[in-house]
Amino acid sequence: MRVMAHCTAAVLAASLLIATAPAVLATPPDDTLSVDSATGSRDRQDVRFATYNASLNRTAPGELLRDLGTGGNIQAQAIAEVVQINRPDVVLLNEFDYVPGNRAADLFNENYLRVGQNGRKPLDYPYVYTAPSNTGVPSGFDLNNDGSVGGPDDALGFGAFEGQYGMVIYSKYPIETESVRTFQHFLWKDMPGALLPDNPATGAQGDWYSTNELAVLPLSSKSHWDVPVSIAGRTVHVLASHPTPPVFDGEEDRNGRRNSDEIRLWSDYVTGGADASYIYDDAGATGGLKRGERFVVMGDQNSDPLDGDSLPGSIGRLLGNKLVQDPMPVSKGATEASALQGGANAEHRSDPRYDTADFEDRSAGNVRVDYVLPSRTLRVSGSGVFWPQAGTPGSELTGIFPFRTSDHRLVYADVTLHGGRQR
Ligand SMILES: [Ca+2]
Ligand SMILES: [Ca+2]
Ligand SMILES: [Ca+2]
Repeated sequence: MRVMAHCTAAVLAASLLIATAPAVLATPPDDTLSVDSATGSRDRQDVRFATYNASLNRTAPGELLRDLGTGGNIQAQAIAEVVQINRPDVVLLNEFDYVPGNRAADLFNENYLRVGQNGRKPLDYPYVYTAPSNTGVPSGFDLNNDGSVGGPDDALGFGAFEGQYGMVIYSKYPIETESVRTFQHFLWKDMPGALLPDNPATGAQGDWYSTNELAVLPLSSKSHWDVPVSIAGRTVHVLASHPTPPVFDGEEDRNGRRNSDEIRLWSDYVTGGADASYIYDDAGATGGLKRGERFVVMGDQNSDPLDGDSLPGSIGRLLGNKLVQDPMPVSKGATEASALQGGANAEHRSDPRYDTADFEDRSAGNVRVDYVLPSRTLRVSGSGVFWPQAGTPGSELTGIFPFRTSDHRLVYADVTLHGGRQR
């Protein structure tokens, strides 16, 4: 079902996913660390991984820096409060404008996460990772075939300026910075069987993009990051991304096809071996994860298993990968919102309790698009979506449109790591 064909940039901007910051330094209740009193060895560690599209994107360069330069931005306060309530140990924020030198990421940490919001306990994330995004980077080509070159829709990833809708990871645990791999520049055409779109007005197949355009067009609309985090002597690969919304295009479905292949990249990457041999990172190294490595796929994937506008089977490919487990986090607030809002929600096939985003109900409706997917090699002890029922504590932070925080909800999974403390 592809309801939305052409939309304005403003609508697109409003619907892009966001991610904001979480943090944890003070030991939260869920941060169980049992220590053998005789040996001091740590034999078990509970870790909360979260993803949150925070809608902390702005309309022009410099605006986010200005908003985060003091502690007074109402939306940033509300986003920080949501993170402080849920207290993830590692959190990915989507839709957080990238500013070189980690400047926006550090300001959100200092002026919001480390400041108790509305009586909440502050968080302190000593480790932060962010990197450039393809959004807003001029391609020099007419990628949307509207007859002119330039603007958000002709950029390497949709964006009004470079770095808009970027992302950031905050971590309580050390990030193995020297081992981070990024896939910002991997070209879409270099994925075997890439779903390259077709220009329906011509007889040739798969020709929406010219050869010259395909020579510069990356697969990733933002970036794909493999960020290894060291937890009690073990490495967990945080696989972060934010595939394009599958809408805001035409019959050729260029965004739906790109969305699907952006999701596929991680499925191939975690499978590794021959399936990942085509993948190269921005430093030129090839291949995916080694069998048995621990990972958590996180981010707004812009794809519901059954509803919405993504290509059928797009998120299903990742959820069905035998190396991936889906904790299927739920909330009561999502079920309530679906019934109250009606519209497209009434036609949905997915159970609304899995929804993570509250979209316009005349088009997509509320859907599940934000995921935290641990590897089978990790033990999952819990999961959830922060979407309180109306009138219950925290519901003022989610609520109904226009949202104080974001049109997305924070999603988390708790993982237990056993043994392996290196002495
Ligand atoms: Ca154009
Ligand atoms: Ca054609
Ligand atoms: Ca809605």
